[in-house]
Amino acid sequence: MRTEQPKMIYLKDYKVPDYLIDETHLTFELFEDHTLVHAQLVMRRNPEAGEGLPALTLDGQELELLSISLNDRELSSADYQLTDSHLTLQPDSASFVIDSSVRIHPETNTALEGLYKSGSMFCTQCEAEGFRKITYYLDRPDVMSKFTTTVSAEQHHYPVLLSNGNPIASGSEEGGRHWATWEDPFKKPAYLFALVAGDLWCVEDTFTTMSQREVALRIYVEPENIDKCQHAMDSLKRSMKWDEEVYGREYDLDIFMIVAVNDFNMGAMENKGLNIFNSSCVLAKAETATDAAHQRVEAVVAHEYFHNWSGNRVTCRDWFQLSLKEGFTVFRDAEFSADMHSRTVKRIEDVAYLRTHQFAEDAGPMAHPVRPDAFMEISNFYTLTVYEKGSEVVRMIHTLVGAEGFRKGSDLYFERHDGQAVTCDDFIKAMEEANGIDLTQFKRWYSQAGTPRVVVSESYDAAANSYRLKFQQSCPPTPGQAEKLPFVIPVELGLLDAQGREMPLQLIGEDAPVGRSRVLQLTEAEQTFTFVNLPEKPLPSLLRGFSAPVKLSFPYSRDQLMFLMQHDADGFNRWEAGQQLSVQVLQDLIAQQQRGEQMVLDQRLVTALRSVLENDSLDQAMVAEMLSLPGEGYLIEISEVADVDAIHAAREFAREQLSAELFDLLWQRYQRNRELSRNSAYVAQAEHFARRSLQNIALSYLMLSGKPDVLAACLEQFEKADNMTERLTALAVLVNSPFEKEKALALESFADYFKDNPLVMDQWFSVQAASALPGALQRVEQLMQHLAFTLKNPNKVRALIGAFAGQNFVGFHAADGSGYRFLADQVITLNGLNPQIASRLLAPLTRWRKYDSARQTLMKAQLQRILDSGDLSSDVFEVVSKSLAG
Ligand code: B3K
Ligand code: ZN
Repeated sequence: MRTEQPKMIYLKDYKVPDYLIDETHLTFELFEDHTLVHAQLVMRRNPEAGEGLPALTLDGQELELLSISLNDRELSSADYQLTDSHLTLQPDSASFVIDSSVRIHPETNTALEGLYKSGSMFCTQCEAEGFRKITYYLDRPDVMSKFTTTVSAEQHHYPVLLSNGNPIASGSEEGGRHWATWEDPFKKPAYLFALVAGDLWCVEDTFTTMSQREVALRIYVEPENIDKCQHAMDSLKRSMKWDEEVYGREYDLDIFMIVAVNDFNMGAMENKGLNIFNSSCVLAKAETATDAAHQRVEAVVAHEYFHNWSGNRVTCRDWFQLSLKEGFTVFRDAEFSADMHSRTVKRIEDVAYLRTHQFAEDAGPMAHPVRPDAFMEISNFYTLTVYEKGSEVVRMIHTLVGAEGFRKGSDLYFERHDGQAVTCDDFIKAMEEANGIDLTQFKRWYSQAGTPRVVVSESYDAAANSYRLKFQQSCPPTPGQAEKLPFVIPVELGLLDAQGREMPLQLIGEDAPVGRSRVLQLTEAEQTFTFVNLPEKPLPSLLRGFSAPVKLSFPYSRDQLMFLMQHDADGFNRWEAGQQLSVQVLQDLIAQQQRGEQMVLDQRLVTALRSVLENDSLDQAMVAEMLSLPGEGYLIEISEVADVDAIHAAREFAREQLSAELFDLLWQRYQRNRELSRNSAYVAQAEHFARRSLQNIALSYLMLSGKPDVLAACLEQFEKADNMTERLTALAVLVNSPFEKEKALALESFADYFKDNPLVMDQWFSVQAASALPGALQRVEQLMQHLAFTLKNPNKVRALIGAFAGQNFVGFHAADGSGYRFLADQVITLNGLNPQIASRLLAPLTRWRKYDSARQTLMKAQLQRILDSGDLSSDVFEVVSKSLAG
């Protein structure tokens, strides 16, 4: 806990470090009730930092200092100043060696930052500022050092001892202990340090790099999980190959290791040569992991692997530059997934996620630019804005310069900055120089927060055969940024004729048409583009592939949207037209519900989805995406004042109507696909994902009919499916159904069968927490008493409390404020256990401005209660105080 009010840290205050650490030699002695850390730091004055020998201030938190010496001279307490976050001493020469010994307590570390225990194994998480909880150090990413690490532990319980780099020596000690030394030849910042000790088994493989070097690949897990590693291993090999082919990046050590741990604050961590993963992002096999989980494992394995270049070889100068590595690496992993499976489906999923969650963040009290300029607690800035919007920004550069130009830029960036800690500006500069372009205005995407709006209007001149599109861009104010300057917005578009064919695109002043789909660049607040040689009035297909992270509006009629759904050559925009049609129809229903009228569904939505279902030539995953109505979270995000009850009622009403009207088509598709599932083995590939996703969405519609045949089919799928995708969907559908007896039995048998598999139990908790049926809070409170639940495990917290507050809108926003009070209670408890998780869990309360005034009052009261609850971590303090400000 902090002892003083946390301070704001500003990008503008950045200074190069006064001292550098050339070598770092660490020794860890692990014991059950404490750990000793000896650090030898070979240091020198930074020649870039000026004259003289200023005092040296090392970071250190929660360390018990046992001894410290400077150039072999043991220092006494009069020789240094010690606070609860720093140790300051005076060097007497430009080069010197510091030796320190500290005692730490991984066995009681529930924050899961620094060195801690997950079950019976020791592991680390150092990004962003966790290394200072291990030893006194210059814990900042622009201090890069060569590390050697020796780990010693009792041999029987900790047969496996790992750290970064290559193993160079090992041996036994008396008293049943042993040790191993690892050396990492690459300089790295301390946030990439890792250590693991435990009783682990591993799956091994090899990869031959493009220059024919053989790399040993190992995935370490607890023995009971050894059968769930193959998918991650295959994903790793595909990632290594893809990065060679698409970016020319080769792996650089002789060994690459992944370790799966159960207790982990995020998805995974890219420590050099020793990635540490949340087990949810490694373990996958058909019987226990869904298709979504398989795809997540593949994406996260790829993401962490890709960091070896975009993050490790070239790292961040300071934490304001976080998106330099994260935005770029998310873009890289998204392209990898698009190449492995369906590009259009991947884009639809990512955009739906961005628009629901990142747009909400951009409109809330924590809104910040992709490169923030101030923070209190850096852990709060591992956000959707830094990651997902950051990736969109990189994608726009890719769109502007093309694939080849982008590769030239990335080659220059990696070559120029290998071994350095750099900034977003350096990345942009490489892209500019490699392509001979000027991205000065484009860089506003890094400095201005908020989601730009683009309003488009049209006019057709039949006499002149010309068509004008007017674009007006604006960006709402965000905390600390009242006024915004225009962005560079790439808008990819096509123009369709009455038959749905793409027309040749010729702008006024051009000699000839340039293709049938092209990218316009908006740079002004208002801009007009005139297309010529168009013998009929076209229908525009705008922002194809979601070419910029903006809210674009064009006054489409519902008939025009139906036309685009059928004819647009851009698959993403076919889906988008369906979403816009659904939104219009749902907004009608919401208004009817609010006026207390009988709801009436616009039949055009039924017609549109019927033709999608009737079209056997469409990719089944696309059919499933088209059938998925916009989620409640998205409908809340686009509301002025969100009425969660009306939104839920309207969406459920639409689903019931669609279920009734499309029953036969859904039932045929369901039965056909279930039959295929029954007769074939599980495969984690796009075509199979597609088949199961259509089957499962069909089932969720069909169950709304309440027909006995459907219930029987659902129970058959639940009991007989050979994979978790089908079984879990059947369970979720039952949980949301009125069939109380079947529901209770299914929940019980599922929990009984999977009680020893924590990741499956997470799914079991989530399905119940997310169910909007009455009594949600009571169910969640009861489930917190379940043997498999613990507040100490982040996955459990996310699965139960996070799913309730983040997905169960009617439950969480109960008018009596009980959901808010419950969440505040959990945040207050977690603040003392795990500040990072507490702070993340808070997000739904921070969105209070979206709701009616009664709910606003209740939500703010709970934020205030958290603020008043006493000893707040900087993580929780920053989010709560910013949410209540202004
Ligand atoms: N770089 C880590 C995130 C660390 C978060 C620390 N609070 C995982 C990733 O983005 O790959
Ligand atoms: Zn990352």
